[in-house]
Amino acid sequence: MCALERDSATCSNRAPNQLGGESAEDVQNNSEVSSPLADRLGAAVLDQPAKTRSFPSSRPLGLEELNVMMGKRYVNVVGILGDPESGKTACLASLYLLISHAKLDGWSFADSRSLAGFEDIARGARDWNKGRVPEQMTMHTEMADDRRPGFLHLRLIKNEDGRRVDLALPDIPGEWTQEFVSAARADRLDFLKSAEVIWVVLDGRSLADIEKRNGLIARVGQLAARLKTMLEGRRPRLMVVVTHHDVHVLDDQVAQRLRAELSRRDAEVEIVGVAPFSDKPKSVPAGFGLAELINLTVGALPDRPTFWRSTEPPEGNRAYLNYRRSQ
Ligand SMILES: Nc1nc2c(ncn2[C@@H]2O[C@H](COP(=O)(O)OP(=O)(O)OP(=O)(O)O)[C@@H](O)[C@H]2O)c(=O)[nH]1
Ligand SMILES: [Mg+2]
Repeated sequence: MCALERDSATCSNRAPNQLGGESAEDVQNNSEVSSPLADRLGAAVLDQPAKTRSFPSSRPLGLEELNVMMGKRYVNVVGILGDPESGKTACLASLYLLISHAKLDGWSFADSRSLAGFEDIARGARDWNKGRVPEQMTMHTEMADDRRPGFLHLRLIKNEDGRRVDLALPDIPGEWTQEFVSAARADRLDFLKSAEVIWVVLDGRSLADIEKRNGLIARVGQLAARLKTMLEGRRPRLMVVVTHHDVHVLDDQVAQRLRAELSRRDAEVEIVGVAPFSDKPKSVPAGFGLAELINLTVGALPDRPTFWRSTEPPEGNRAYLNYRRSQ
């Protein structure tokens, strides 16, 4: 029946669903039938709504997401390099566990856009907290995309002055550092150009080992040279993060040699001993040195090139005010 009192066969609003009593199954089996309804059989009942993002993902941020965030607020991008197994992921997992338990000296947690990413890397250590000591606290880092880094985000509040700091911390595999040093593969490390500080994570056990020490120091020197080339002559600001402080305290002489090698390459250097996890928790607590690492990372003066230099307007050149005055 037509509400507009027209002949129901010619009504323009009539739904084309009269298929002469055929059941939906008949229609599906009959390939000859091609009515609008048959075309839609088995298709979604409702159209997909226009793209709406219900919850932002809390996985590591991609470069695009990081860029968007950097457009809104000041983000301190940290570069994190180091051989496989040197302790890069362990530093991030431990940092997250400390801050989420309010145990990062001088700092409080404000927010993170990548909680799931942090949870993923801290899971091993959480199992350990339940009483089982795993062989490894963190797993070897593998990237879903071997060409682009993913960043973990932390917003911290400095207790002293209430200052908020946004950190973008990439968790990348050690192979990326190895290929950068050995083959100058730099494309996927391009983000280092926006990094204020670069952590160079070294395994404290290798530095303590006479046979491995020389080779490692020489490669750190090569890494600094590659970074200087990449930064087009700008001095890289390196924070040498020496892990496994729980089993080997960095020897002063070795620290001097590292400093000498890096100064020779024209890099600015700070050296921090850390123990993200500890085999000797009574003498060196897990998380040792990380608060200092954050203080040094954040406290450092920005050394990025100024893209928009401020220029003072010349005297008498205040066009807008002059215009108003002349009205
Ligand atoms: N006891 C102790 N264990 C540590 C320390 N630092 C790292 N580890 C352990 O060393 C192993 C390797 O550390 P990772 O952080 O996974 O190494 P990575 O640099 O991320 O390695 P890739 O992802 O392979 O590049 C993990 O089992 C860590 O728990 C430390 O200071 N003390
Ligand atoms: Mg890792």
